[in-house]
Amino acid sequence: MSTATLDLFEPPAPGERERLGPGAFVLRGFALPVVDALLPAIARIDAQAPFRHMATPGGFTMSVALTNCGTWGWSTDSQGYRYTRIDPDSGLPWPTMPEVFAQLARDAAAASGFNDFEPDACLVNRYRPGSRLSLHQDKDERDFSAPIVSVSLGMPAIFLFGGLRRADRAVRVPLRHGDIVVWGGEDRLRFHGVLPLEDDPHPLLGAQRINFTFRKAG
Ligand code: MD3
Ligand code: FE
Repeated sequence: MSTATLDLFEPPAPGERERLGPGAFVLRGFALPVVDALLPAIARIDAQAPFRHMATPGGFTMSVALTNCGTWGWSTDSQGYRYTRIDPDSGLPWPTMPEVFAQLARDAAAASGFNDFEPDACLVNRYRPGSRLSLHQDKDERDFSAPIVSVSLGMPAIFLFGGLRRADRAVRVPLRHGDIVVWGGEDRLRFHGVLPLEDDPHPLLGAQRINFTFRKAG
């Protein structure tokens, strides 16, 4: 029972901390105690800054829909990737970061050895069956010394954890409802992606996966 696929059928073991690299940790089920507070906060963000499918500079449209909260929000269009204080769709500031989000990010970072993490950006991704994220690095942030904290809700996904070069072999890590991953230090600039999602509806969220990533962008 050691392949990633079979792993998906095992229940999460809350409190368990898996090490993916020198600065990368999976905290299984770490978000479960606050899920009831996270879902209405996501609905509020979506009402103010709706999830949208953005265009990439390469001329594609992302299969993942995204929005942001916090001081800085990430977006892409035909011109490139950037962080801005203003939502380009509405001309208004991004929704503020709910306190329950910020506290969860700080707690998860501290549990992984990163103290005093103060995220100023939270990118919220919404996956449907078939949505995927191709291998990329997160390098649009100004400060790579801060970690990234990622929270997974809803349908499970297989995360690809690569190396510092695109061609490096990637490890497959199943991420399930409530899991948090923290990436910092020498793992911060690793290539990573998400395989196309299976249609495996979740009891609470239905046929979607929501992932939010907290960053220090500004
Ligand atoms: C590893 N999101 O939004 S989160 C992204 O599941 C992104 O939606 C994926 O990659 C998702 O940019 C993966 C986990 C993640 C985020 C940043 C990383 C993993 C990372 C930065 C370095 C290494
Ligand atoms: Fe990323």
